This record gives sequence, structure tokens and C-alpha cells, in this order.
Amino acid sequence: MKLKILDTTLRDGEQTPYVNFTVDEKVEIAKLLDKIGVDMIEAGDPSVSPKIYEAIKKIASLNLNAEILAHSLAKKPGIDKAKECGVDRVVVLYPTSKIHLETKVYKTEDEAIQIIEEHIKYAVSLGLKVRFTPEDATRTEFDFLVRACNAAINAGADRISYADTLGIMQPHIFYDKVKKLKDTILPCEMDLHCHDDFGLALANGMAGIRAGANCIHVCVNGLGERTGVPDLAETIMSYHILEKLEKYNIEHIMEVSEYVERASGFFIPNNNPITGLNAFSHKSGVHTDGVLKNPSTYEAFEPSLIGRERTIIVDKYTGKRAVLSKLEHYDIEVNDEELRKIIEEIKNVGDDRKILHDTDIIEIAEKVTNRTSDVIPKGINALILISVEAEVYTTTVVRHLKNFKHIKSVFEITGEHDISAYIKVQNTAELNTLIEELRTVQGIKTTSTKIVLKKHESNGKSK
Ligand code: HCA
Repeated sequence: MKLKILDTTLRDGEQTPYVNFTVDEKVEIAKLLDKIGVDMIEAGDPSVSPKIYEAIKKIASLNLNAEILAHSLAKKPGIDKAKECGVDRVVVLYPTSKIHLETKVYKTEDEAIQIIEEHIKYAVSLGLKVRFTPEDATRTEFDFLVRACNAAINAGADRISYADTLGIMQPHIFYDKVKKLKDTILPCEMDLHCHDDFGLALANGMAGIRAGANCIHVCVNGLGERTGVPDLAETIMSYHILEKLEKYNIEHIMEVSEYVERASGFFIPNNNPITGLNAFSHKSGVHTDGVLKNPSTYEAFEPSLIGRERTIIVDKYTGKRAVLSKLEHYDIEVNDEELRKIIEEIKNVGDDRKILHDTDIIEIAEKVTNRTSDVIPKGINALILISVEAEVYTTTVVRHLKNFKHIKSVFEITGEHDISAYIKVQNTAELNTLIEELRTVQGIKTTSTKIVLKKHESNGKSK
């Protein structure tokens, strides 16, 4: 299979509501994408802002292995800017659906063809490779779509991006459409740009690749306009595991995902496939029993392939084997009767509380066995006391802090410090990273971290 992956985190990904990257962040993301081995990086539309222009130019000068693209409307100044940035390829975007032509750009079909031809010829005359994107292609009347694509190819475009701009395709319909278009237009490489409005973007993309296209557009963490486009990690792992296409360096997938998560402030839901916190966590007694005997019973692939670890969740759903494995993890030895009582207590506490942390399990074991254990549980709770610069509005800093994944609550306080943030992290390394990141927040003068040893609820229960 000749699959190519184009990552558009820096273009469509930055069109995600409330997401903006700095130039340095864009350069770093491009380098991380290149480590994974993506074939093309769509670095942005240089006409949008001076910093986007600067970032594209910097990325184009890095000599990465990936082909670097700039997006442009069918306008000469945009194409000129792409050329100035030194990219390998420019994307000429023009709408082709009736609704876009008649109610957005007010052009007839003939006028559209003339604009497409003129701008692609112009880009080719500047020595640029060209991809033509017929925007809203999946709602474009077939004969006109063929006319527009052929005009673009004749003018010098060597790639067409079949854009499902509204994300309205279904895999079986998209398969037929891609096949018919590919079989009808002049020979040309075909990209698929599928939006995820119904959660079908990756499925549509994979169907379109089967139908003869050869490139899928993705964003790290599924970013993109509205609900985004296929997630880079999901796409690469689907091909790697399900289609046995082992072309990309999957060991770097988490690195770019975590970096983009921090830089975008757009957090990955726990149940996200591949990159989500729960992707390799097992909870029910039946599942944990199976996984502890043979991980393949409930895992499609070994999490260490992408540098992740399996987690066994212990709560009221948990069976004997999982509790034992957790106790063994902390070197806590128990006999059969103690184990039975620990499980019983876990079920009672689990019925009352939403989450059981490892600290709780250790505490239950100590109570049941009457022996104290000298162990450091997973998970750290801490209070970070923050002082802000005199000229900074404290609420602005608070608003910023609320976007941090590990910060559970933030208070504006009186006294020596201005803000108190309650945080939960997995380990000291995560705590360290969080503190480092807090120090880069504009307006934060100092931080002082207090690790929580024990949290007491008002009803007297300790947590
Ligand atoms: C846009 C439109 C686009 C372009 C896709 C592409 C779409 O955001 O400007 O160039 O392949 O969905 O039509 O993202």
C-alpha cells in the first residue's frame, strides 16, 4: 500500500477554536512530526498573519525529510508569499460546490474554472509544486468536480485533495465517490481531507484509501476546524496494527501528542483511543483477570510499542488477582484471609466513593493486616502557592491556570501569595514539569509547592 500521511496540525489544527501556537512551538512540532516520518507537513497559510508567515519560512528552512506545504486561497499575493517562504508545494484552495459558489464567492462554474486554472498556472510558473483542493468537494456535483479537477491537473497540479469539508461522508458512500472520481479524472495523486463532524473521519479516510486515494490528512490529537480531522496517533496505529503498514516511527507518537497537548491547552480526553489515559487501563474483574494472565486477551497491541504502560484499576469491580497484583506492586504481603477482607473493604469503600487511589488501597491493607507499610504510593497531591507580578491582573493568570490538565482547582487568596492551585500528578517527574510550565506563564513571579500528605474530608474521613 502506498499510503502517505500529511499532517496539518499547523494549518487546520491551528484553526481549532481557541488554539494558537507560537513560532517556536510550530518549529518544535514540525521537528517532532519529522521524527515520526510523516510524508508531508502543511505548515499554514502565510497570508493569515505575519507570525504564520515567519513560522512557515523557518520550517521550510529546516531541511526536514517531509515535504513542506503552504496553503493559499486562489489569490496571487498568497501564492507569492508561499514562494517567498521557500516551501516545496502550495495548496490552491477554491470552492466547487453550488452552495459555496453561489452564496459565498458569487461565481459561476465557468468563472471558477478560469480562476482555478489561472492561479495554478501562476504557482507552477513560480516553480512550485501544486495541490488543488476543491473545497466542499463531497457536496460538489460530480460532472463539475471532474471538470474542476481536470482543469487543475491540466494547469499543472499533480495532487488533488478530495475534501469532505463538512464531515458528512460515510465509509461506504465515500469509497464509491473516491473510486468514481479517481477512475474518471486525469491521472493524479489523491489526498483525502475528512472532517470529523460525525466521528467518521478516520473510517472515511481508510475507506477512501482502499478506493484508490493515497494520502490521508491528519492532525495531532485530532485538532482542526470545529470537531477536527483524523488523529495522527489513531491513523498511524490503525495502519500499523490493523493493516500491518509499519512505515512510521510509532515510538515518537506520544512525544508529539503530549507536546501539542501542552502547547495547545487542548486536553486529550481520558477515553481517547491510543493517547488517552484509559487506553491501556483495565478495570472489571473479568478483564483484569484476563489481562494479568495474558495481556492479549484485552489489548489489541502491547502498550510499550508506543512507550505506554498497562494500568490495573482497583475498585469495587476488581477481582482477587488485580488486588493481589496491586499489593505485590507495593511489596505488601497478605494471607488469603487478609486478601478476602481487603477486597471486601475495597468494595464497601468503592460503593461510597467515586475514585479509589493507591493511597486508599495501602491504607485499607494496613487497617486489615494491622501492619504498616513503608511504601510511596503512586499519585501526588500538592498545593502550589503562586505570587503574581504587581502589574498583572490576578484573574487573568487564574483563567490561564484553569487550562492546565493537572490543576484541579484554583483559588484567589489573600496574604503572602495571590493564588493557590490544588494539583494532582502521577509522580515527581510530572510535578517537576508542571512547576516548570507554571514558571513560564506570563505574570507568575514565584511558586511555592506544598505536597499533601493526607487530605481530610469534613466528615472526618481521610483521603
Ligand atoms: C479550510 C478548508 C479545508 C481544506 C482542505 C484541504 C476543507 O479549512 O480552509 O486543503 O485539503 O476542509 O475543505 O480544510
